[in-house]
Amino acid sequence: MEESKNYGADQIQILEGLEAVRKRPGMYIGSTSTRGLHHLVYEIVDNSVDEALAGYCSEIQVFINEDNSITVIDNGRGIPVDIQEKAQRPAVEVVFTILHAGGKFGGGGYKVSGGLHGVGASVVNALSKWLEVEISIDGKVYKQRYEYGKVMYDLKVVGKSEKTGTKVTFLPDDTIFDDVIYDFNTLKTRLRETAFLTKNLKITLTDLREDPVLERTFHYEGGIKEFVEYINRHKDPLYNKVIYCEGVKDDIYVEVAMQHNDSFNESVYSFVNNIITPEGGMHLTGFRSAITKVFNDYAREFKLLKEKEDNLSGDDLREGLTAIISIKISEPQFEGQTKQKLGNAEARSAVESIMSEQLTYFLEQNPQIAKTIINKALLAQRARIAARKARDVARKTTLADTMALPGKLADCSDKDPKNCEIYIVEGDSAGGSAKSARNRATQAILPLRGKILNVEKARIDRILGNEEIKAMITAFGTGIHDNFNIDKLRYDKIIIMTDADVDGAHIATLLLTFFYRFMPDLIREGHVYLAQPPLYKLEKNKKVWYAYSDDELASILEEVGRDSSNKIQRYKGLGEMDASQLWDTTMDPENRILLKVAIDNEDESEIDLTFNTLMGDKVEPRRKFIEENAKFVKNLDI
Ligand code: TSJ
Repeated sequence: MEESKNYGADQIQILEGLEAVRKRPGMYIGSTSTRGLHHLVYEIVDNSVDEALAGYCSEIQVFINEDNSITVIDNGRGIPVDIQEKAQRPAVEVVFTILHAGGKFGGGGYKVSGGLHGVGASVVNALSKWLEVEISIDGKVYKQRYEYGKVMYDLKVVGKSEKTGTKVTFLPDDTIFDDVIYDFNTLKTRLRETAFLTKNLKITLTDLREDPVLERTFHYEGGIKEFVEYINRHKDPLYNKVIYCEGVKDDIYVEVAMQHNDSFNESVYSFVNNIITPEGGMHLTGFRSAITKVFNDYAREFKLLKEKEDNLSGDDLREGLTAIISIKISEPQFEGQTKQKLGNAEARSAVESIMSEQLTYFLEQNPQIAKTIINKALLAQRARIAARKARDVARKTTLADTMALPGKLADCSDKDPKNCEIYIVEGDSAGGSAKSARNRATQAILPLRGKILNVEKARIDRILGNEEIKAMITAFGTGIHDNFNIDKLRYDKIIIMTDADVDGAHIATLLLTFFYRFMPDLIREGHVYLAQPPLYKLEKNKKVWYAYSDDELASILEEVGRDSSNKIQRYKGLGEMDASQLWDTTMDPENRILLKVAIDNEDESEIDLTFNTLMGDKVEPRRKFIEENAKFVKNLDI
């Protein structure tokens, strides 16, 4: 056997430990999908981030190598190589071979790794075909290699070095992961986020699979202040400064950065030890209390709110607010069903007191900004009252069940929702073709006219007043937000059918945004689809083929031969197809291709961030969003 000889009972247990990881990888890293594969990189990088938080590391380099192995290099102190007493092995070997050994030595400071998701380097090792670690420390370079988690040779000296640091390279095991192919953009987004959350830390990501090599650097002196500017970069801020609070209380390090923009959505993200907390918790509660209290106190003191007027609500004050709350705490407690909600009560008082003091001071120093924010909140308060009235009226009519279906809806005759689907069609002419093409029993058609309202850019009263949106809400039957009831859904499938071009993709995006913000369960429960009209029609010797992509056209041409008897038509829009073509290619359940829109549950907070960063009113980010939208959509052949 290739393993070292002198392994005692402890060591056998260790190997069994890592065997357990290989048997049930999902228990340790969530899944063996792309997501789990990328998780391995974060596990390793988080150890270097801890070294940065401890004050000893300023740079982390991440490489995607040509074979999809990953290299992470930092300039920290280097993982200790001295003999760890309990295991009687070098500390570095313990780190890579004993489950949950990460961060057990050293001590002091806050840790990113080994926290909520952190399972440590040994799990990465167990799930890799091979892993090599090189440590520069005390003038020497030490090295050890593992295969499938097992030590290949004792830690050895392989060279000299004047610097200190750690380098780890690993190749994930392709018998465990579905696909061992790293996505540059996925790593980029996460590493950028890590850099924002760790002021002054420089992170580079290099993709060596590309020619020329692709490299990005993330280095933010302003930390979360720059994160807020980044999220607001395609929006219009209401004032130039980013409000920033920072302090330590009860050993909890608190940082908050915030800035309002002229939109109506709240984009508040909270983090604990650099990990996003989508369900919030005590730190978020403290943030909200501070905002509500400080602004109302200020508004009363400076008579921006009259005596007889109601207090501004937290919702009003957070309209259009972009904020990052980041705390570092040595023993975070997570609660709730998914164990994602911060439970430490001392985190609430730490955030609340640090913010109250510094925000009060900021408003006194910047009265113009204070006034701008309070005026926006006053407008929000008025709109909210108006919207509530409108909704009460709408609710009453639903209750009475007299809510008329929209006039332009061509409903289906079958009344069992299980059998029914509704096509949301862009434009009247395509709507007309769809109406004549459809199966009247089970397929309803709702044509949409003109531009679809971008719900990211409109206040609630205007959204609920929009004709197209009203038509969809009444046709679906479910209601929205808190009144949403999936049992009332009138169609099993909601199918968005737009032209196969950029404008069509844009309209689809606006519709998805509306669904996501107002009836997210519709997407979560898999009721939303995108129709896929063909891009080309090929005719030859009276036979017809449809191609849904350039690749498909090429392969059809390959098959039938490229010659002058080919008649190729490129469809510019749904309107160019007659009813029977539309039926054959896009609507016939026997032949059509539908893409099911899905949200990866665990990814939801990232998707939310994506919406917020990319749905501005400028063209470029929107185009980018559409390109990246593919991620949002899963292929589903029916
Ligand atoms: F976890 C890991 F092994 F995978 C890994 C750890 C991977 C990478 C790329 C870097 C690291 C790492 C660990 N970088 N820096 C450190 N630092 C320590 O482990 C360390 C050094 C000194 C002391 C000390 O108290 O003197 C304590 C620690 C935790």
